[in-house]
Amino acid sequence: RRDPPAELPQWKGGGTTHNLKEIILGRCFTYIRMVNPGLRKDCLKIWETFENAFISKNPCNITEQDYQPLMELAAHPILCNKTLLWSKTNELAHQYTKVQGSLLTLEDTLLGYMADKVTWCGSPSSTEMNYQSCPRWNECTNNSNTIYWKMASKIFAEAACGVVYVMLNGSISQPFRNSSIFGSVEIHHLNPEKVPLVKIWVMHNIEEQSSDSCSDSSIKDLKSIIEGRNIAFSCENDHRMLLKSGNIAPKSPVRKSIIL
Ligand code: C8R
Repeated sequence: RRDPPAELPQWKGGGTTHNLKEIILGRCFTYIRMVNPGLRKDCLKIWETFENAFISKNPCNITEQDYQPLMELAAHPILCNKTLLWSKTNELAHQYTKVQGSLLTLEDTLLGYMADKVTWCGSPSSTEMNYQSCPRWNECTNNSNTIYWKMASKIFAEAACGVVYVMLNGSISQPFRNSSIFGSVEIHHLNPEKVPLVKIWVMHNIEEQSSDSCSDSSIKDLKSIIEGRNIAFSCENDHRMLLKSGNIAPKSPVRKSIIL
């Protein structure tokens, strides 16, 4: 039986994505059967553990502990030299990995794949999910979604080995922000014993005239954070991708936004 919506707290953000359970289960099975076949995970258990992390809880009081069991169940190894991190370049970074075919973002791991573009939250007064509304990040910074992304990002960064690539947005005033998940979580969790070099790519909108964002003061801050952690740093403006042969076939057109 559903609790009447009026009893649920009214937050300013959109509510839980409808059919969340089916979406998460479907994505989990798609991931283990088709995206990364051979990865052995119990999707039903993963869903139950996911649900347990936030159901019947105030979405503004979710802690890392709540998600710990899920993170342990769903995390899996990734290959060296393939990690792509990004900040404020969500769409381009994912278009790039899709066409380039070798680098992986967090969305190419089970934790990122399951949660991409969905919203979820519970409420202390109900065992149902709140489909009406969920907190926006400015209502509480540690809501059920942001804690999830921060933890998944931390695990992804900790697991990285070899060269790590980072795609930043040179068309905004501060390409590097230490308040972003990249700047506050990932950069601090790369392991200098496994990661010798971080390669920054600062990308610009096509219609803009070219500019050197590598000399931007925020990128200099980033350089000193990385070098301070004993990891080598390099920076390139508008990295031109090398496409795997066969990827520019008539049936897979390169989207216009990634032809730079
Ligand atoms: N990462 C973080 N957030 C992610 C995400 C992801 O992979 N995938 C999605 N959809 N999101 P931003 P950032 C959502 O400000 O803060 C990892 C979350 O709702 O442009 O530096 C990834 O590995 C989240 O609040 O970038 C990447 O390297 C916003 O998008 C960084 O962290 C964050 O988008 C990106 O996080």
